[in-house]
Amino acid sequence: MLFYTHNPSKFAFSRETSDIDNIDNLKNIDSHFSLKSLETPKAETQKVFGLVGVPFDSTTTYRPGARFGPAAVREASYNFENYNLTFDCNLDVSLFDFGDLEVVPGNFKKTCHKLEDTVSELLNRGLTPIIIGGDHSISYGVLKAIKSHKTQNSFSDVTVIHFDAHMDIIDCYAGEKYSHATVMRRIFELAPQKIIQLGVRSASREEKDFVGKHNIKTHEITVNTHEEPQIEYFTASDIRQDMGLIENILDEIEGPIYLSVDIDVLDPSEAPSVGTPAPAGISAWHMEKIISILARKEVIGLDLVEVAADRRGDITSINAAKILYDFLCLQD
Ligand SMILES: [Mn+2]
Repeated sequence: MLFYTHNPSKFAFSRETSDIDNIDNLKNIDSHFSLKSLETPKAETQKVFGLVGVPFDSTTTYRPGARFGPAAVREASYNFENYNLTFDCNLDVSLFDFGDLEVVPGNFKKTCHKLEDTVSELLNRGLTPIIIGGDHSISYGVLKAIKSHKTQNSFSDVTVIHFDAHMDIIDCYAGEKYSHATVMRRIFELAPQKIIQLGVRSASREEKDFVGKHNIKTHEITVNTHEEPQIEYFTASDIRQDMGLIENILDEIEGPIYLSVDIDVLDPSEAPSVGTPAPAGISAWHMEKIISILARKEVIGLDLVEVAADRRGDITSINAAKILYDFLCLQD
């Protein structure tokens, strides 16, 4: 690239992908993986991130346009300084933006297979995946690849943190098993240790009952939690009323964490261009606080979905890009 130019088709802080074989960090991670397996503590190596966009929105149920999410978030990423004043740090992590997955519009299964292969390739190279959707259905493909990469036992240590206005945990939506409305049920079936839902404010009675049955802290629990994942949820109202409690709970999480961020977790005043807007959400300030805790933990992957922005300067894309920006700045 020439001096004084930038390439908005890549995330702002991406390195040239042709440099990927020339960085020491990646070699260190590779050797750690081969010598000590996945038990190597995170702190011993600095992570290297591989970013891929998934412009797929064929399971959207209300407002289409999440196929434009990867382009919109990348373009918005050029609004940020290399120095992050909020956290007093620079963004100097190794990030490689590989562009977009070649999706098959209208066909979730084919798209999901391609995504699994791509994420597996990132993982095999020692890269931590950052996937920009796309509608929320794609998160299943990312986690399926992560589960295949880890052994069954090590996947059962994973905590999935799910930011969303919606529970997305119904078994079938309009007869479909694979949808942005059922994605957490499919992820539940992959059997991570736990799913924590943050910012929810919309669910069917069936979804609420299902979640209640798997919540170890309620009296409704009826299942053997050693076999099925636990689920805990905090509404947007819970977060706004007692942020300190949420911070403590997140701070206590141990082991590997996967983050799935549906941007509609934010209030529609801060993220209007989403597939399924829901009033009375959390704010970018809450998100900033939460990310500052989670970014320093053992995050094994992240997806950011449901940005359906159709014009430049849309606040939804800027708030979405800020989540990635803050997260990456805090990887020191
Ligand atoms: Mn949602």
